[in-house]
Amino acid sequence: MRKWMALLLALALGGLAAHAEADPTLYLSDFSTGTDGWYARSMGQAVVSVEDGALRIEGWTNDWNSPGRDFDLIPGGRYDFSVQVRQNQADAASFMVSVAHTVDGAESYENLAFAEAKRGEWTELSGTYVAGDFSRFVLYVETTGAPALDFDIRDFRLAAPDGLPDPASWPEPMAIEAVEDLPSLKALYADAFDIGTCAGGFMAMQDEPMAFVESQFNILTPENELKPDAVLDVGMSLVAAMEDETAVAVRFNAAEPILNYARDHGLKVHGHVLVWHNQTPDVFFREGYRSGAPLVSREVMLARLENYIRQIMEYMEEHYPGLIVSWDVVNEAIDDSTGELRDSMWLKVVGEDYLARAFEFARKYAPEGTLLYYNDYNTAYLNKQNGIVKLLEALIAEGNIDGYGFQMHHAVAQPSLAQITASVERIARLGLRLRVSELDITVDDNSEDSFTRQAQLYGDIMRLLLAHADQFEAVQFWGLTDNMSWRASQYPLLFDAHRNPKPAFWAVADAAAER
Ligand code: 9MR
Repeated sequence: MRKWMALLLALALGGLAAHAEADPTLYLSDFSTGTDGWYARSMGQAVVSVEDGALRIEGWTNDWNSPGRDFDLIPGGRYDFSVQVRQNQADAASFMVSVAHTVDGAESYENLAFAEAKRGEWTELSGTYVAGDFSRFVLYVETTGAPALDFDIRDFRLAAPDGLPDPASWPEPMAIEAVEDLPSLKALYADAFDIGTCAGGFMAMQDEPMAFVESQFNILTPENELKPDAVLDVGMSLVAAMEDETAVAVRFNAAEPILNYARDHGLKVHGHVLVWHNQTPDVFFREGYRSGAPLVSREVMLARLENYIRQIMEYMEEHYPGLIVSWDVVNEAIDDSTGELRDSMWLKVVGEDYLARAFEFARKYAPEGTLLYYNDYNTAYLNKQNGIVKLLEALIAEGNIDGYGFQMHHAVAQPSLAQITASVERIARLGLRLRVSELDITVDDNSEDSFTRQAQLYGDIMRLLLAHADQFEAVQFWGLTDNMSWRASQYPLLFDAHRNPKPAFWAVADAAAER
């Protein structure tokens, strides 16, 4: 955002900011007389109305036809929010609060808070959002993965407990120039390893960003579309379980646009992810796939796991033979602080060998040559690293794992290059294939100084990985442009919102070119 715009915004919100010192509440919804500025986003057939102090949405057909409201947020401001939701049409439904933000006409999204709402119960979702460098913010409440159901919201509260930043003190944003005939990272790294990004299904339906992706990268990871909450068809599984508790129904409609694009344009795909504690419907672990039902036995769960993995592999073999070169078989199983196995439904229902069994099933059904990975974050920190190494050694002894994926969601401030180097060298000594599955590096602002330090670290990391190129299969960034990142407010990627190359891009390109 340009400084003069920021100043205007600051003047407009000046009263609000001063007020924040006394009472941090900036906004509390009032549905006693009307919709209070809330509307159905891209509304389709959706209708909003108010009754008894709550806002109701009915008749929507897409998750995003959800109640939203524009808020004048100050980039860099830290906002706490909370809202209550209620639905009466399903035993339970998943809700989230998201933000749609816009810069120069380009809208992008972040999911900020999640909760399951049981039938008839007011359920609170709350979280914190640090506003990124955007000119428009819409906060909205949507369901996720649920059939269209009517729902109510009330008491939407927005607060700034720390006060709001003074835009006049912001560092000058760095001007990023558009460049024609950009060097191609995939060409520069062709002799070392595959180079890629993640991509969402929505992006894969648009030719323009995808043509740019293809010019730079040769491998894609679907960002959310092959996760269990996208693949497990809960409704059909519920029906199938009436006959056989071990039955599992799967669907691939979310992933198809990306898979089709990759197949038609000769890109490779890395599959993410078969087993995870997150983004996995709770009913996967319950009798009859019914919410609130008792947990299934270990035997039933192992049979469901095998059926799930088998059907994914069969579907891919039938529709996209050879496309998926590798899979994250299990993601993030180690607890950050203890280094032990994370407390999860998989651990609870199956027990400690759920990872070994997942790798066994993946090996049994994946086409020959598919590389099977364990994937995790914070590898550079010692407690976590010790746990990861212990786990990898056990999986290596079982004989079904091929590789380790370093996520590398880093910040410029930490971990240090020395910590990153030590972790790569230690894991490399285990002799596995390696990949960087989800690289991004956040900074505090978009000043020249921050972008220079970010570029330095990107360059250093790429030089480290190039030194181990014989073991690294791929390096993938977790997103294309800053505004599309899951950490959009912290400018973590190689390209700005207009797909112009940041200093980080040149550092990554130079690391390969200067060899
Ligand atoms: O980038 C993904 C974001 O769109 C999702 O909202 C989020 C939900 O869990 O998952 C993000 O991707 C995660 C990845 O699957 C696993 N490692 C951490 C990534 C960032 O949270």
